[in-house]
Amino acid sequence: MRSSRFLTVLTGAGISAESGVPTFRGKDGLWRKFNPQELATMDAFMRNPRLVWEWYEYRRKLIQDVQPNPAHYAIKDLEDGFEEFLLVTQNIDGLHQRAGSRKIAELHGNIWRNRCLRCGRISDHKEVYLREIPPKCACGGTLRPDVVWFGEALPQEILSQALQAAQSCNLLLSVGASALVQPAASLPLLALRNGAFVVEINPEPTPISERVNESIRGKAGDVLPRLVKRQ
Ligand code: BV8
Ligand code: ZN
Repeated sequence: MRSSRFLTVLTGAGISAESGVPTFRGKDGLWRKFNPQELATMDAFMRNPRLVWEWYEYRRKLIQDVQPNPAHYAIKDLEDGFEEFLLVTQNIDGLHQRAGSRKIAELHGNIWRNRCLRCGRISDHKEVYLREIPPKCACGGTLRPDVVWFGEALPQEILSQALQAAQSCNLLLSVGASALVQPAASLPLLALRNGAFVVEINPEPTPISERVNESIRGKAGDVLPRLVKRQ
């Protein structure tokens, strides 16, 4: 940490677990009640927009009542400690922004934004009152959550920003990511190939645990604040 010029941090659902946001694969995870692989897709939305919208409304209600946890704040504290820094998150909950992170690339969009299927206009969730589901845009088009669904390409400029950061950083921390969802899961391996020192923080082993330089078996909320203090 002390000798690195360029730090990249990759986060997954695990960093929001201690805030009370269910992860995808955890025991109380979203996968238990629904199958996100079925719901977080365009054809689920075309087939049953009401069900998909109700799922996102359910998740928004969960998320709006929780707070960022010490792990989110620790990452915000790291942001100004390096010449170059980028936070790449797979999460759509907006908790990093609420903790004050600014240099952030949201690979999978943000649950607090909507996008019009017809005119592409982006609107803030607060602007939309769900008097009807699915909600309509001023142009009459149907609104969808502005998130990346399975089978959809990630926003090009954000993905290249993340790839660039993985290829140029000296140190990459992968925190609370199951390393199963592509292309996010390839970023730590890309950093390894570029000669970066890669550290994983996760209470469970993942498919990359054997390949990274250090795999710390611990909770993000415990480990990150201690790392920052010793930095
Ligand atoms: C694409 C937004 C191509 C929506 C999300 C085989 C078959 C079918 C598809 C594929 C396949 N192989 C690859 C694919 C593609 C697919 C994919 O990777 N599927 C996987 C499941 C196999 N990927 C895609 O479809 C991507 N797009 O490939 O497009 C393309 C290219 C060009 C043109 C057209 C198309 C899009 C993927 C994005 C999907 N959207 N989210 C929404 O949220 O509703 S993904 C969603 O799941 C999350 O964003 C997140 O990324 C992912 C969940 O993963 P994690 O974040 O890691 O969370 P998880 O619960 O899994 O794990 C939590 C971890 O935290 C665990 O390891 C746990 O141990 C740990 N943890 C728990 N507590 C703590 C903790 N860690 C630290 N501290 C704690 N306290
Ligand atoms: Zn519109």
